[in-house]
Amino acid sequence: MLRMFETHRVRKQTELSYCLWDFSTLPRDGAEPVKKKMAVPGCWQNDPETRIYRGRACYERTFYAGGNLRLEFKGISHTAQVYLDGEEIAFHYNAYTPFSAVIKDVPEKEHRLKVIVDNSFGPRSALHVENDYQSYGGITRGAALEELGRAYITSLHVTPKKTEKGWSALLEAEVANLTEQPFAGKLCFVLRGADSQSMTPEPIGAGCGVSLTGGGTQKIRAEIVCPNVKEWNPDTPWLYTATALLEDESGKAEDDLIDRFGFREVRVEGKDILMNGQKLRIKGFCRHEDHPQFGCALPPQAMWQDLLQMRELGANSVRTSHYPNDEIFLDLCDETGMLVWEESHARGLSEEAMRNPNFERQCEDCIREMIQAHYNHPSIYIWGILNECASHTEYGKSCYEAQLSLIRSLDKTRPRSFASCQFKRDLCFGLVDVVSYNIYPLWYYDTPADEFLADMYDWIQESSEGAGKPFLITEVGAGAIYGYRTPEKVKWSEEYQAQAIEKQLTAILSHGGTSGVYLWQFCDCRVCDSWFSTRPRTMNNKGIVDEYRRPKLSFETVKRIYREMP
Ligand code: ADA
Repeated sequence: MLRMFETHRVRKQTELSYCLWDFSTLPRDGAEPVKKKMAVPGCWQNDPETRIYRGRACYERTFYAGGNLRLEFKGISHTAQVYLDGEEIAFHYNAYTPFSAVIKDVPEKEHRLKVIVDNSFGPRSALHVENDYQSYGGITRGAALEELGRAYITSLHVTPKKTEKGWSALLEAEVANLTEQPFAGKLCFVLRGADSQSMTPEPIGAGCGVSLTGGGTQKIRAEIVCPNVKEWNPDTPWLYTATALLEDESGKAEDDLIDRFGFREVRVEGKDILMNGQKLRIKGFCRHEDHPQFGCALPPQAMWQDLLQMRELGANSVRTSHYPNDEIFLDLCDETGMLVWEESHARGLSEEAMRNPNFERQCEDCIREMIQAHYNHPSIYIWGILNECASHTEYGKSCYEAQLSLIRSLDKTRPRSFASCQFKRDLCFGLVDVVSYNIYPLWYYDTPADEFLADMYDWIQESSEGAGKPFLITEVGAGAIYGYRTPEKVKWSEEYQAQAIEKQLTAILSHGGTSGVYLWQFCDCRVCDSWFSTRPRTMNNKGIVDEYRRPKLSFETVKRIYREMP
């Protein structure tokens, strides 16, 4: 399962995941390789024989097909080399974004698919580094084989537009010709309501002629006026499907691509973030894709359980800290109205780390792939980048500027931000639409929460280019070891965490200048072994629930405050 709905009815898609592939570690130190079956999707850390293995491994399986083929991988952690019958057909870096490969004129027979996966650290990897979260190893998200015809639809983006006459949908698709001969036909767009009643009795965009030269591509745009639609918002998350249907000259269906979207508009107005004209009040959680039984490869049911618990806590938003999330999770957020701050992959990189020669390209690739794949999700209301990186230096600022400009060039419909920890030395608040800070009063420093927040806020308004912009607290919290209770309420006890969060959240939600808060973090998560000295159990223990989603004392505290405070 790659998504929570069918993305094709014409194109033949065969799932290559939710099964066992042949697996072998490829140890560099001459150790005996571990050869066995391994689950896809999955992390090899969840197998007792490879629990602590970091390095290269080989996944293999066969499939029977022929013609023009497209292989899609939703996530491989963290570097992949893909081979078909021994020939390299794709290379991809980053665990958290999808990639695909198109192979033409493949003979119809059984083929061998091999994926070399590498989760080792080193200078070639600027973003997957020893960090306060784990870089797992494996084919960690879904994979599929698709059989294409002569031409296919490579992408479909839907931009809802509100006018004084009501809503319309701006559609943009790209089609590609896989043959050397010209391809002529037409592209139709059909929009259907959540209840599958077609809003447009006749396929719209029938006039969209397609005329492709050999090997050429063509962008097709259309605007569909959509009367009487139901808007997407957190309380009523109405979804619609957009189908792009490619037909050849004889009218025969050649290919299709289906995605979902919602009629909603996000704007920044003064210090407010508005959705459909309504001010957003964020009460959220930062969440790592992490689980002791699945690593980062949570199955849909586990994702659903996380959303249910966040909802039970009264949350209305989740921050995908610190990387693009699985599209299945985003689909569930679309369906349940959970607002999403999605961010590209980076956490806590110094200027030196940002000067890694691979850094800019790896960041830009991640941003492009994230927005290309996730553009249509109505739940995503903001894009974030570079969590707690060097936004206090001129060099760092040049990187933030380049990446925020890239986002604006790819998506003009959503505000942009980044979570800073540079306090009164941040140089980048003039570059963003929303100012965001990670603060830890009562944990890393014992300043009272209301005092610390007021000081930060006043500095932003009086001395930074962030004055007058919406202001989000993107991280606040405290640690607690599940089951550690003390009458003294010392740090790491559940009692201390509950009382600290009470003060932190009360200060933030009663301060008139913020648009809301994300607690760090929803659940305890695994961190890299090198973080052992400040992370008991080599876990980040600031979850409101532990890694098995068992509530800590602070669960009821958060639930009361999120539900009762405006
Ligand atoms: C930072 C960082 C988080 C986490 C947190 C913590 O704000 O963004 O990833 O490391 O600190 O637990 O200290």
